Parts: sequence; structure tokens; C-alpha cells
Amino acid sequence: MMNPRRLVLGVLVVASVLGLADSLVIAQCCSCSAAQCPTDRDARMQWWREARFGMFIHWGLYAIPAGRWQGKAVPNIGEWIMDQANIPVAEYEKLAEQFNPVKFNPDEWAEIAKSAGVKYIVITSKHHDGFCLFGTKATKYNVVDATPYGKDLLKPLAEACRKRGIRFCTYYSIMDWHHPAQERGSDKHYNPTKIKPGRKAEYVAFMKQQLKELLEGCNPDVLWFDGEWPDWWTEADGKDLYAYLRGLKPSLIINNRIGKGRKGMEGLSKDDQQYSGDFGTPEQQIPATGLAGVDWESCMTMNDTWGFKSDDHNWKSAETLVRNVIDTASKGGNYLLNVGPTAEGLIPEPSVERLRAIGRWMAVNGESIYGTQASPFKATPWGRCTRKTLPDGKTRLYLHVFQWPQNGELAIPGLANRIVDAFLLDGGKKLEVKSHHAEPRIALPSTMPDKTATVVVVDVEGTIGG
Ligand code: H79
Repeated sequence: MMNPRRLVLGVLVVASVLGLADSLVIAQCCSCSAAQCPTDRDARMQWWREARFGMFIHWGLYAIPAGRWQGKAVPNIGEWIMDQANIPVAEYEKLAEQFNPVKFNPDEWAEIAKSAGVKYIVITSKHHDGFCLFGTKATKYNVVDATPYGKDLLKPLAEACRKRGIRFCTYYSIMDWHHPAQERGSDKHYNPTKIKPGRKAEYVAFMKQQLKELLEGCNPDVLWFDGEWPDWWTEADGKDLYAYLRGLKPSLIINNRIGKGRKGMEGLSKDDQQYSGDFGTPEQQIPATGLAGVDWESCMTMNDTWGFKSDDHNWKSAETLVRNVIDTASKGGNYLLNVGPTAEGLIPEPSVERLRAIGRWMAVNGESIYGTQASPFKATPWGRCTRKTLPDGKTRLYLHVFQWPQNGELAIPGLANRIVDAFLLDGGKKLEVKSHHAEPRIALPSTMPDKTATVVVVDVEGTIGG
């Protein structure tokens, strides 16, 4: 008898060939819930697990004040200015009348993303301030209806990305400082909002309408929720929304902030199967070690803000950013690196410079990042390690050297497999293996070829650590 999971997969394949998959409502494939069915999950997550590097875009009305209000610098992250400067809704709303990003060129943004080597972008469709960057019938507070620009921003960007093989994904905030069903949490702050008595169902219906419009309009591959922490939003609400979205688009990937599964900024699910969501979301940090069998993505800013702030010049170096991509991959996660475009529609030049620098490294060394798995080793004192299983069953190790060993030898602590080949990824120069025994050592050139990170490839027999 045919395995029912296979049957469902078969139906999905046929349906997607026919272009029907997105409109199909799938019956449960097996006794587990659709979110947790390992077969469905692995199929759905495949491209995302291989991607390893994405670009986050925080863009909205907050780019206009750019961190300053009434002549004063407002502390903290720029997209929180409405909360941090306690701006009344009626005043903040007026920013929409000034939002006219005439320099926005979706092809240019997609080209910048492409040159950085990212495989997907995630852009804010609606942040906590409630303003929508897409055309929606659910509220007039959107770029088409409320701004002089008067056009959808997300559809053309989605198209420009897809033309270049980049997946298009959207961020959506559950907390909403503008929606009339929510109200400020205190005199000084909107955050965390409260829901007005008896109006939760109205807000949930609003969200569902908007998310359906988003899926129909731009067909994002990931929905990246945020602002789930107000106490009126429950895990049951998250599960209901998850099931609704899964029904609309079976291949959709959804982060864990749709429900209550994250603990603080570490963002990894407390208990992998109990909470809704497909991946954990550590924010502004890379976990100390990987977590076996957990999908996760670290999101991070390049300076100290997500939304554009004119006076934030605290940029991380390109070297740090490349090493963060590597560090994350070595622990089995994805790195989602943020840019905050200006109100005119430009990605700030310091961000572009850094993305291009990362892209130059990725163009040469991308094989050691994309489609790799976490390091099998407990410690690699000179840097980081990623790995792949080769078609013939051998294991390929990518040793990312950050600190070039003084004695000219790279020791691989804990490797017991026989080494069959060793070479530099850039250029392919063969390297001498000085010991095949318990503590193998590879002879290195006397100077470090790439000071950011030099990748030494080591192929070994069999698999490591089971
Ligand atoms: O969208 C980005 C942020 O706006 C959002 N998530 C990322 C992806 C985010 N939400 N919360 N936080 C980030 C951290 C919030 C910290 C807070 Fe605060 C501490 C909120 C209030 C006190 C930082 C400091 C923001 C305002 C003051």
C-alpha cells in the first residue's frame, strides 16, 4: 500500500507543477499535525536550510525622522521612535504625507542583495507603528492610499528579487500602535500594547485579511512575525494563525514569533514541538553553540538600529560581518543581516560597501557556507568549521581559519577519520597532511592568504560523529 505521506507529497508535486500548490488546502498527511510532520517540514525547509545568508530590510515612516524628533536625538532603535518619543497617533500619521521614496529602485536593491550573496530577503510589510508598505484594503494607512508616492513597494521588489533567484519574504508585526483595537500600554509608551475590551476578534480578522492579501500580492516564502510579546496574544492565537496560513500556502515558512515559543532575545524555541513556528529567531546574537535538529536564524544590525537613523555611525567591520556569517553557519543556523534604507529609498552607502565586501568573500568561498551543516567538532581554536557530505559518502570539512597558526600547522582536534585530500578553497593549492593519526595536522603557507577568513578544505573518509 502506498505510504500516505508519499501520496500527499505526490499530490503536492503534481499540484505545484500545475501551479496549484498555493491555493490547495492540504488535508493532514499523517497523525502528527501539519506543522510538525517531519516529511512535510523537511521538504518545506530545504531551500531555507541551504540558504544560510539573508538580508533583512527595515523600512517605513520612521526613516523620515531618522532618529530625531522636535530637534532632539531620540535614543534607541530608530523604528521605535513613535514609542520612544511618545508621539501621538495623529501626529505620527502625518509622516505618511511626506513619504515619497522617489529614489527607490527595486532592481538596484535586488542587485545589491545579489552581489552580497544573500539567498533571500525579508522586508517589513508592517512594523509596530502599523504603517503598511503594501496595498491593502484593510486600512487606509498604507503606502498606496496615504502617501504621495501612491504605489505598492513590495510587489516590484518581490519581482526584482525573483528575477535574480532571490527568495522574497516579509516581516509582519502583531503588535500595532496604530490599529484602533489596540491601545497604549502606559502613559509614556505604546509598548506593550493592550487590546481594547471585546476587540480581539476584530484585530485577528484584520491580520488574517492583510496576510492573505500579502500572500496573494507578493507570495512571500517566509512570514517573519514579531511583536508577539503583549500578553493578550496567546500561544493558542499563534497556533490558529499558523494553521490558517499553512492552509493558504502549504510551502510557507513561519518563524517562532507567531506564538509564544521564544525565550527573550535568544529566540530559540523553549521546547521544539510544543510551540508553533518553523524556526527560532535569536536577535542581535549568535548562540554559543549550535542546537542539533533545531532550525534557527540570527538576525542582526550592521550598526545599532534596524530602521534608518541619520546619526548612527557605529558600523561593524566587514571582517566581523563575514566572520558572523561563518560563525552562524558553523553552528547550523542562518544569518539575517539588516539594512535600513533612507526615506528617499536608498540603502545607506556604508551598508552597501559592507554587503559588497561580504559578497566578494562569498563569491570565492560560498561553497563553504551554502548548503553546509554545523561543525562536528567541540572546539576549533583557530576559527570555525562547516561540513558537507560528498556524493561518494566522504565528508568535506571547510576549516575557516581566523587566526593563522604561528607554527605553520593547522591541528584538527578530535578528527579520527583518514584524510584523503587537503587544499585551499581559493585557488585549490594542495596542502601537505603532516599526520594522519589521532591529531592530524595540515601544513599551511607562511602568510595568511585572506586575512578575513581563509578556508582550508579537508576531505575525509566516512562520516564524523555518526
Ligand atoms: O524589528 C526589529 C526590532 O524593532 C524588533 N525586532 C527586530 C527584528 C524589536 N522588538 N523589540 N526589540 C527589538 C527589542 C526591544 C527592546 C526594548 Fe526598547 C527595550 C523595547 C523597549 C525596551 C529598545 C530599547 C527599544 C526601545 C528601548
